[in-house]
Amino acid sequence: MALEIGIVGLRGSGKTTLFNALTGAGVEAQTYLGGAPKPNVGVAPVVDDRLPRVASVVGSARTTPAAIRVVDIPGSDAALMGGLRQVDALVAVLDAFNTSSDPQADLETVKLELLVADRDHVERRLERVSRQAKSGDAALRRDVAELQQLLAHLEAGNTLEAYGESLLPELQPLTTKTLLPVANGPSGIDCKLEAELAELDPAEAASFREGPSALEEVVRRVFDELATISFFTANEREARAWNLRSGVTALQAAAAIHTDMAQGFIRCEVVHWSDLVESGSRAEAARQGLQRLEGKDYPVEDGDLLSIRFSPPAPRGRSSSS
Ligand SMILES: Nc1nc2c(ncn2[C@@H]2O[C@H](COP(=O)(O)OP(=O)(O)OP(=O)(O)O)[C@@H](O)[C@H]2O)c(=O)[nH]1
Ligand SMILES: [Mg+2]
Repeated sequence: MALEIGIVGLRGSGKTTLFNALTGAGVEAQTYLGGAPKPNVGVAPVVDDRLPRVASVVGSARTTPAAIRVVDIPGSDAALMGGLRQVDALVAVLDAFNTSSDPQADLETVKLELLVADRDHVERRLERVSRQAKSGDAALRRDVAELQQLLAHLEAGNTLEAYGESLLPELQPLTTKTLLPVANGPSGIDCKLEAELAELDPAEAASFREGPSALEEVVRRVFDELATISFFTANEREARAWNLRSGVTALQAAAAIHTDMAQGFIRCEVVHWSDLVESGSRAEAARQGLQRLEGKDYPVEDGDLLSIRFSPPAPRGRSSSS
């Protein structure tokens, strides 16, 4: 359910460096030279200034920011890009640090590689479904016809976006995903510097920067592109931010936290974070009529603090209690 981004780019453009900068994982940046390739998977926290302010009003002992899963694949071979089909958006890292670099031309190459990966994917799927369709299954035969038409469209040099008809959902194409270019270098985002700063304590890292972290900007752009909103939950133990696509209901928000919460959903109390901070406490916000009781269809807004009331599931014996 967490938002997920994939990093693409030409070999040596700085994908793993960006991955390290985003996740603080400290994976060795090493140009991929064949062998057994495996993706790096990590989690990038989403910095949100509102969270500590909510935590301080509620008196939460700690804060847990929302997180984005980040997948970094070595090189840019079509075969390896399959690991990116489930992500919500792609970030294209472009070399802007070498003197001979040409980020604009590289972006076109990356787009072409994504297109080739999608074409290969459709072709492989067509081969497989064609074999299965020999059994005479009507639905499979329809899929074969559809894939043949799609492959012809791609082989004519067209993009998937330009394909008028709806795509088989299981195709998970790469070229229809949001693609955010990041120029890696002093003129754009200096990923190498950011990766080094990611290993420092945040306050110390900030003293090396002029303004806000350029990486926070990348995460913010992903958020905006995907029309993502954040909501908060907070008690004495923890204040936490969560991210969701906008247009979700209170019930869907509950499901993002825990399935038990969605299954036993009764209602939720909602107060906007700014109303909470201005009134100084939940009780005062409630007294001023700023806290509302909402049902499961309530459309969650960016910055809402939700307290979800739910009936916990019946205990299923000792093993399920913790
Ligand atoms: N000077 C400079 N060097 C960088 C920068 N970003 C990456 N590098 C260097 O470029 C080399 C390749 O960086 P990686 O992050 O491993 O590139 P990659 O895209 O993951 O490479 P592959 O996984 O092989 O495709 C490393 O030696 C990095 O230190 C940068 O912003 N400035
Ligand atoms: Mg790499």
